Amino acid sequence: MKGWIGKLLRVNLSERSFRSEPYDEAFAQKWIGGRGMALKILWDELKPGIDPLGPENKFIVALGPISGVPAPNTGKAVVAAKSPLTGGYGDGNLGTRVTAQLRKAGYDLLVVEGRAEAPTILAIEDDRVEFHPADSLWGRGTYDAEEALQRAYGKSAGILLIGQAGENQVRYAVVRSLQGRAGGRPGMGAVMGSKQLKAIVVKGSSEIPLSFHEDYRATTRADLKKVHQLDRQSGWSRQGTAGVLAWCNEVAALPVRNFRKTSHPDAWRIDGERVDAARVATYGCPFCVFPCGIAVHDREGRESELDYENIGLLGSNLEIFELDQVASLNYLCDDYGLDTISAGSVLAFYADAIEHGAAEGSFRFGDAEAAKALLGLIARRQGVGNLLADGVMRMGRAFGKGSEAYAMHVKGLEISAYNCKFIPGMALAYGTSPIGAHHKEAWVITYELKETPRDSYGIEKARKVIELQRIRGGLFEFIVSCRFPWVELGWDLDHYAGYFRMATGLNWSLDDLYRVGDRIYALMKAFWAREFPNWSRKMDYPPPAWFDPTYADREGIIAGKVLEVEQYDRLLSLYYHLRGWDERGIPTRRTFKDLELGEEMKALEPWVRLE
Ligand code: PTT
Ligand code: SF4
Repeated sequence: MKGWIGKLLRVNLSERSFRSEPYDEAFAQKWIGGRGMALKILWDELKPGIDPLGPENKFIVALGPISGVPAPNTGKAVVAAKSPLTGGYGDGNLGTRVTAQLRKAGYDLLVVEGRAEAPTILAIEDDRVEFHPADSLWGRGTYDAEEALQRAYGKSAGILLIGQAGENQVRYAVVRSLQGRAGGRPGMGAVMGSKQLKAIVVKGSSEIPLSFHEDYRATTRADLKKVHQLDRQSGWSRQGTAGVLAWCNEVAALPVRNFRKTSHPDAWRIDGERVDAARVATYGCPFCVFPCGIAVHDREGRESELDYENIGLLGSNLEIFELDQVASLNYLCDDYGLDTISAGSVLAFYADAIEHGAAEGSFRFGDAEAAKALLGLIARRQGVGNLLADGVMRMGRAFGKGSEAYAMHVKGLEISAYNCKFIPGMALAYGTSPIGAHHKEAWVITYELKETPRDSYGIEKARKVIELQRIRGGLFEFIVSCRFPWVELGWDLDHYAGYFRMATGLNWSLDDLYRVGDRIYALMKAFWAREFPNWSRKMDYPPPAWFDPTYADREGIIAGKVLEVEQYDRLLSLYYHLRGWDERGIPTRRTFKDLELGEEMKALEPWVRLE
């Protein structure tokens, strides 16, 4: 089997046991890697209805055929589990040395089961697995703890770890690596915490045991040079993801004041130009040819890596327009291991609920110092932080008084930094994202605003959402490689089909690969339907505030405009139809069969009536 090592490492923390398990070519070709393999394992092995924070949940690190081997930006890993935030399938994608080290150690995947009796470091070195006490690290932030781990295990070791937020099972705790990368928005860090797993350390000493086609190394080496030479002086390459902020402000898509507004006159103070000017260092993931992580100094003088999402949610959405204060909030999220998007949304929702009489407290928009203190309470689940640690969906239920309408989430996952109260296609992308509201699956907004009428709910928008989901949520998540060379530098997708062919020896086209993406999307939907037997299409709706004229902008280019509910519903039906899903948004029998998911369909039948 070329392209795959063909082995996964299964570790049980309760029993302190481990074993290497082979998997066959049929499994590899059907699910490819990353999200595909992780999903299939969770589908097969998790009993429906289990507590995501109980020992029955499994935490998976999954790699793909080209991850960890030299090719443009292949130092990424997927982390996956049943989500404690949404109750559905959850995953994320982060840059880490674990990718190459795990493959050098001889595995494509790591599956962690059970729950350790005491805080633990899982140390993997080639075929050795050890369980080391983590008492001295428990309670420490990710910067400090990762430094200590590097001292103990060496600079080249691959490390995934959690901060206090993961330890205390904050439902939107992330996994961290390389002191700058973060992944697993739907609470993958909380799943590690629930297992008392502070860190995973991986070291492999051999060459990655793969037999690639002879052209592979020559081609990828040449491509690494070519990508390096592409123009990176354009705004987005120079300013990192922060380059998009000024545009969002201009087109009325910025989250401001818990998404109540879509632009702000002070937004320029935290835009990409300002971030680039304040840059003190640039960081990136392993094998990256154009590192995008721009670090600036925060108010306390610490280095903090700023991306657009972090600035949008911790800055404009909280009406904080001092870049160094936004950087401080970002630093704290990174150190505690909180997802910046959810944390920013939680704080904004709290301020909004207080202002509208649904919650008690003194927190106000614009108060950076109070926001810093609240992040500490959330990470430790102290005082009001205990409720805030559960995310906006549960906060809305607790506050009541109509506040659920402006709790900004889809399926429980907080919305990232595109304010779509009048952007139907991007709202559909959030609604149908298979892990809850995440822009990573279909970033359709630039196409929509540049190439279509903003107020159209035409089929071309549903088509584009699916096209992008196939590439971003499909291809890049199962071959497991950073999508930025394609997104930011226009590195053609055919290159990836070529890498896949040379790595695996399978003569597949991009369309063949997209079909795998469709299969994964169908099974992710089945996962949700099995967990929520009363599943309804309303779960694929954005929050009520985006349909309610009382939440419309009062001024600016979209004054008075919001989404129209009947039109959105029609667009959703078009999307379902194109995907071969029924009117509830569940794949039909025919679709299951076409995608070779007959076995999975049978497993779903006792839970949900299928059409
Ligand atoms: C991702 C989400 C994003 S998406 C951002 S900024 W982005 C936020 N980053 C956070 C952070 O930082 N610290 C923190 N405590 N919380 C954070 N939450 C937010 O998490 C990231 C880059 C980025 S930066 C993006 S878009 C691309 N994402 C990719 C993806 O999803 N798949 C893929 N194949 N390639 C990608 N390349 C880009 O990677 P989640 P990273 Mg992240 C500090 O994981 O759960 O998907 O959430 O991994 O290595 O840091 O790189 O404007
Ligand atoms: Fe990591 Fe950014 Fe490089 Fe992608 S472009 S590999 S996210 S540093």
